[in-house]
Amino acid sequence: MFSFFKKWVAEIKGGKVDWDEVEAHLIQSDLGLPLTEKILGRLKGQALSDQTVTAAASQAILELWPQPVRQLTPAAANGSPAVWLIIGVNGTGKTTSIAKLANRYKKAGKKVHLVGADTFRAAAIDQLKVWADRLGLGFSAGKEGGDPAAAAFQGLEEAKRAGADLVIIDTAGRLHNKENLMRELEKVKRVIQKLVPDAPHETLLVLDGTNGSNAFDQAKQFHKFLTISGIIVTKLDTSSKGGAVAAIKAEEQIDPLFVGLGEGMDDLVEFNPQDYVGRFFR
Ligand SMILES: Nc1nc2c(ncn2[C@@H]2O[C@H](COP(=O)(O)OP(=O)(O)OP(=O)(O)O)[C@@H](O)[C@H]2O)c(=O)[nH]1
Ligand SMILES: [Mg+2]
Repeated sequence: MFSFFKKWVAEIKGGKVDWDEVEAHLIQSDLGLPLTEKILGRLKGQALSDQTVTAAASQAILELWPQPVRQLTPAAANGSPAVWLIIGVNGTGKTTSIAKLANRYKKAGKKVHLVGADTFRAAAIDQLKVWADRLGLGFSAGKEGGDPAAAAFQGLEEAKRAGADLVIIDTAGRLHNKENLMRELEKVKRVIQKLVPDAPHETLLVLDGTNGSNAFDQAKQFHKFLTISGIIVTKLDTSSKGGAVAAIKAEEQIDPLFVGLGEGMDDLVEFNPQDYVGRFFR
């Protein structure tokens, strides 16, 4: 494979760093201009050669995560289940990621209940139900065309009654620049707080790693309305570098928590900064 590193080395004359090439690579990895410039500014202040620039660039990105990323708590507290709200634009992998999370925490012995509040399409509710049945989970859902906030409320009520540890609420994909749809999510949040006042305990934004720098705009907009507590970045089993995640961390201080690496139930791993950064220079 014609890796970036080989190409980089090949284009460098006499051990000197080709800064245009470095910049182009960082931009193409979706790190965005502000973070790319910050990294370049830092690297240019060091005595680097073509031999050392990759390691220095990796280190600069890694330093966005001085601490290991936090672990989620999939467990009930004060007599109420943990409630996680899953949001994002259309087709990013929300429903699939919910199934993967449910699979993960069920294996850890938790009682997981899925709530379909994607009332926009009947097929969306069916898709979630298939996963719930396959994994043997509690399941509740609204009706097509119904109010997503009401669906979330009823689902959470049922989950509480069933003694769930963890309730994961699926929502319809929506464009981040549609204010009415953002307000709809705010309503879901308000309504579930009537049942569990400190819910949602996690508001997880699902980003498609192949969406490029648009993922950065998505994060900014969703965060403005809902205060995102973490990101799941999907489809990093593709050639995408998913650099938007680093840009989001740098500018919005939101951490990626999980990475989707395929369509199967076990294709979800905890975000690992070293692995993530390793992708940039493969
Ligand atoms: N390769 C790959 N495909 C994925 C991953 N996660 C999800 N997908 C696929 O992406 C497509 C969309 O996934 P969904 O989970 O339906 O996405 P969604 O965000 O719920 O979509 P809407 O509800 O329509 O907004 C499906 O074909 C999934 O199998 C991943 O990590 N890697
Ligand atoms: Mg879905």
